[in-house]
Amino acid sequence: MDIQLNPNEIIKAESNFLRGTLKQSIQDELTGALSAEDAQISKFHGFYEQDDRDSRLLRQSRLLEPDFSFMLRARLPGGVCSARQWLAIDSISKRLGNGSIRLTTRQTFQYHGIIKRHLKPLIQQINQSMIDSIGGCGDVNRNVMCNPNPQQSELHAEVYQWARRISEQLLPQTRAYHEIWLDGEKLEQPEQEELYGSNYLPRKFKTAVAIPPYNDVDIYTNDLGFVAIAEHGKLVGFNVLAGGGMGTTHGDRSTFPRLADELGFIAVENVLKVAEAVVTLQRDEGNRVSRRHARLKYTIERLGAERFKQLLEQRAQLQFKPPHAVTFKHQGDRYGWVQGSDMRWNLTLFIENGRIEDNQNSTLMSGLRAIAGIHQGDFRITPNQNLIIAGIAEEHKPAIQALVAQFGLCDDSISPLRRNSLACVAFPTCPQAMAEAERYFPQLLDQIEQLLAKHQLSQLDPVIRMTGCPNGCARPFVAEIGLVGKGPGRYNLLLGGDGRGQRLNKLYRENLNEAGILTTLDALFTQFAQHALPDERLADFAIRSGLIRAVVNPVVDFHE
Ligand code: SRM
Ligand code: SF4
Repeated sequence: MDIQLNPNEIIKAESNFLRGTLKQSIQDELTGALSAEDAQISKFHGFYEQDDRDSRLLRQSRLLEPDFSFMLRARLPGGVCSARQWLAIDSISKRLGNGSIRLTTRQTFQYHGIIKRHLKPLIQQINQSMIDSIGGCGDVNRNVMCNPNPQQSELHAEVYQWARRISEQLLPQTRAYHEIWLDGEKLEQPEQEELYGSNYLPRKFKTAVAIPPYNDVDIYTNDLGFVAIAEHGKLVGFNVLAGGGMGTTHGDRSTFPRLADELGFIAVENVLKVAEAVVTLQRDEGNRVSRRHARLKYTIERLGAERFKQLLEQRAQLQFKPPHAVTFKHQGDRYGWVQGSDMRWNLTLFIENGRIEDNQNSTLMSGLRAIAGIHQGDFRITPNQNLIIAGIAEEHKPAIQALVAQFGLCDDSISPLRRNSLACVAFPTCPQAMAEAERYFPQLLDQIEQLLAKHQLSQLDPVIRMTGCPNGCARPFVAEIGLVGKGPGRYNLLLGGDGRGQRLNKLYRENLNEAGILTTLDALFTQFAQHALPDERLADFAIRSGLIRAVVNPVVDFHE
């Protein structure tokens, strides 16, 4: 039987190790866009072609080309950057982006609205600050997440170094990025990609490192996860997880979110070997025909977790030990000041949906710039799109605190609900958005807060997440309440996550408009207020009282 490879496979194979015709596409002044092939290859360099969806129809009716611009996503393992780097990130956004910085759900930042001729100077300038965008997107390993844990400073430092090493180890080897953007020398000999090969992976690949009891990285939603195991504060090894992922397609029962399987425990020194073995196994076994079924989660479902583990052990030439018992407490961030084991202070700031900009209501961007101007520690982006000003010496705390107050960066009145909320970007930049998310969620939360107050439940803090489509960029399928865009102003409402990221949720009501969402939640809160057990979480209550069934095996349970 003649099996047709996905067209993306041909584009990758013929790209001469990710060069394509990007150089020519960038110089073409007749259009704000890239050639169709280069628009695929550009992702491996960290940027996406987009157009302003707000003006799309109007421009079409006037026979104008769409308003093209680019989104660039940096590679920032563990979300850590220095204050100096923050100043550069800020300044570049104003000069070469749209003036805002977007913190992402994978602990890095994005620039939106970059016009074509600004791409090269922008990439050069972030690289001058020792930040790159290689593998920010594309069919390779993406930004490696790491729990930003400000309390256990020494353990964090050690685990964070592993996150960095994994990120480096899984970088593509091609010199294309340096050649095209940094004017690096052209290689004479043909190139090799020992890890990825010339077709790279069948699909994107995501890795995270968690430090229990915090599951802010949502470790079970990653293709590959390492759970740090510490004894007496010292790292002894990792539990290895594989096969998590969120992306689904409405109405397609062959797609589903999945939590990663626990494969076993490995000693610290085996981390890179195992990471490479998982990547190459997925390279060789992953589906290169249907991109919809090409993530590692489908490879594992096809092979079976036990067989996958055996193949992995053969490839890595080791045997997994039984996993250590771990307990995760929560997926969210812990706000405010905490002192680390190194006696330095850390301040976690709530950044609504990760959007950093100055506007008529906020001087957030200026405030962070002022802090970066005097701060001697680092900045840590959290997997919940928030920001930690980390490593503040006791004597510098008052000055930072004064700036926080001056720019109004810490608002104690923010509700527990909102503090546990996440929304993806969606309109106007995301080409996949079916409904609003970041621009709409804050107003919807205002109304949900009023409902909670009506039921005297203002202290309730369910993990609540909204996305503009079922791709799942804000990890809505592990939320206690998930709202997933179905069409303009319409959302599916899902219930059932456990607040710790260890249980998937499931469709409760379909295709709701705002009134429908509020009526549904009102009824749920009424029941919860009357019948919940002390300290019971909202979704646990929904399952116990039979409102929704828990998802055990997503292949059969998720769509039922
Ligand atoms: Fe995502 C595609 C934004 C985290 C699953 N994601 C996109 C694109 C690039 C749209 C596109 O295909 O052109 C979005 C760009 C919007 C814009 O205008 O900026 C986009 N994803 C984001 C970010 C910025 C959301 C945010 O609000 O923070 C996150 C950037 C993370 C990063 O720094 O690397 C982001 N995306 C995620 C996550 C969460 C995670 O990784 O922890 C997921 C679910 C986990 C997973 O991968 O399974 C996620 N994004 C997707 C998918 C579905 C993949 C799938 O397996 O089906 C797509 C679509 C695709 O790949 O075809 C997608
Ligand atoms: Fe775009 Fe969908 Fe991701 Fe939201 S979830 S950013 S709408 S791809």
